[in-house]
Amino acid sequence: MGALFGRERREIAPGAVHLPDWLDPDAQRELVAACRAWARPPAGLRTVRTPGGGQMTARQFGLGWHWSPRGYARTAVDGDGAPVKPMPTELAELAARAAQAATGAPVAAAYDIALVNFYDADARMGMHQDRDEEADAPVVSLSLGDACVFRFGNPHTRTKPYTDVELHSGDLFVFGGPARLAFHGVPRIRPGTGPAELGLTGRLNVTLRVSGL
Ligand SMILES: O=C(O)CCC(=O)C(=O)O
Repeated sequence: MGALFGRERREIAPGAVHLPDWLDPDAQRELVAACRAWARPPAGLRTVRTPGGGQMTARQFGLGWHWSPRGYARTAVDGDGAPVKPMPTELAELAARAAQAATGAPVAAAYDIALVNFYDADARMGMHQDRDEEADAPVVSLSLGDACVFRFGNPHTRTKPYTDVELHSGDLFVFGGPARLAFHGVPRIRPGTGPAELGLTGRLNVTLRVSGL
């Protein structure tokens, strides 16, 4: 069903921009196929255990660097222990183009981290900051498959004020500058809303970052 109103580029907070439909259907298909290949072992998709003894509902893998609650590593320290797969050049270039499209300026450093999150219908992600990187380059986030509610807050508290944004397949969200350390999370997935031609049950999020490491 089409939307009543077109979805337009919107600044959600200073430094945080939502660009709907940034990836065309072919690019989405290619990225989903690539994610499927990267998600295979070694250092593939895993369930992340949290320090309190729980586990994240979104499953994850990394390229370039492996993220875990202990920080970044070059091996899947809380998975199978294998070396992380390299950051593909095309993905680093895509991240640079995305950041420039959102901010209007080139990012000096190279994007060297991709974290890929997979959400099934019941998965979500609590409010958190992305603060394990040592560089302040904007975070680039691409959505594929089912839509979700993405909650974008402020750098001071995981509670209000925040804005809920619907991210659809192909959408780009970039946050940098004064928004770089804003709390954000995914309270809800909208099951069954992804484009049928992607053949994806669930949602993939590819978040691209500069490590500064
Ligand atoms: O899935 C998303 O859109 C957000 C992912 C996220 O916040 C993260 O990986 O830190």
